[in-house]
Amino acid sequence: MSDSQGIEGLEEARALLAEAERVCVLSGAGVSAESGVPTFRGEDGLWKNYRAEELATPQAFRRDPRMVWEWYDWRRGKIGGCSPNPGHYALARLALGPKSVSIVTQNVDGLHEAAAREVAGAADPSPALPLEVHGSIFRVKCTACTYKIPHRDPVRWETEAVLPKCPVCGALLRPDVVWFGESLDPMVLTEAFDSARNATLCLVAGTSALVQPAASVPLATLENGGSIVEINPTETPLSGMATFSLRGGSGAILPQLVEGLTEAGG
Ligand code: BV8
Ligand code: ZN
Repeated sequence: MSDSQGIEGLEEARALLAEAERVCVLSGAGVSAESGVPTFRGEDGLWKNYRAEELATPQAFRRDPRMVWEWYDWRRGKIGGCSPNPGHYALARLALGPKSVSIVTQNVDGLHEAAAREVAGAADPSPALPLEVHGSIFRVKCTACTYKIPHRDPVRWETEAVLPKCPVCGALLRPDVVWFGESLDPMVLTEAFDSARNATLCLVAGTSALVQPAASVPLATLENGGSIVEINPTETPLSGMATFSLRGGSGAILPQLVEGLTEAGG
């Protein structure tokens, strides 16, 4: 059955979410697309004709650290001008509501966190703070020691001759993100799969589900008897395993999906 806007399965998916005790959300670049953040595989994901996978690697950084720094600054500049969209806010309201919800994101743009802090206001935002399995573009870390700091303002490349160095050991600083070919933080990975395993419903929004191991998080819910609801304008490798795969933008669908489930007694 489709709802007023013809989203096939939305009413049934709302019923499934309403009865779900514990929810795990897995989000990808598509959730931030309506905020103007370039997706990875969309045609807007290119930079100077490099595919993201070519630049987000330790090899690219070894080969040309300045180019990789410039790319991350280009992205920080773009993302810095973006704000959360109704999809981020809907997930924050759901996680700050009566249900036990954990948000696992592949996004490094910080928009889930921004939405959580905004929706929480003076209340504790932590139930809606995401698990950033691929790190954050707004943090840098040392390539040699454990030094790590927030990094919001882009480097002024025309003036900065040298690449940013670690104030502790002098080694090169790099974005605090997980690059292709690099393992995820084992603690973060365990927490992500634990919350998926314990969930009765995994809400998968805006991901092409091609990058491992993140794309396997929803399978932990399935393997434990739970179900998947997917939101994506196009089919993904997870669509066939989802109880409902809602075709449309997360900015439009998520607010409808969580409506009435975010207040106590919802
Ligand atoms: C690792 C941080 C140990 C950096 C990122 C098994 C099989 C095959 C390959 C592998 C494997 N295991 C490991 C690999 C290698 C690799 C991998 O998965 N490669 C893929 C490409 C095949 N994985 C790794 O390297 C991982 N490390 O496994 O270490 C190891 C190492 C080597 C070999 C074995 C084991 C590390 C992966 C993390 C890489 N870092 N980001 C940075 O951001 O700069 S990944 C990055 O790309 C993002 O974080 C995200 O995860 C991914 C992009 O995916 P999506 O978010 O889904 O975005 P995408 O653009 O693809 O899709 C957007 C979707 O949204 C689309 O479906 C679209 O239809 C939809 N959409 C669009 N608009 C909307 C929408 N949806 C809703 N609403 C809308 N409005
Ligand atoms: Zn250092």
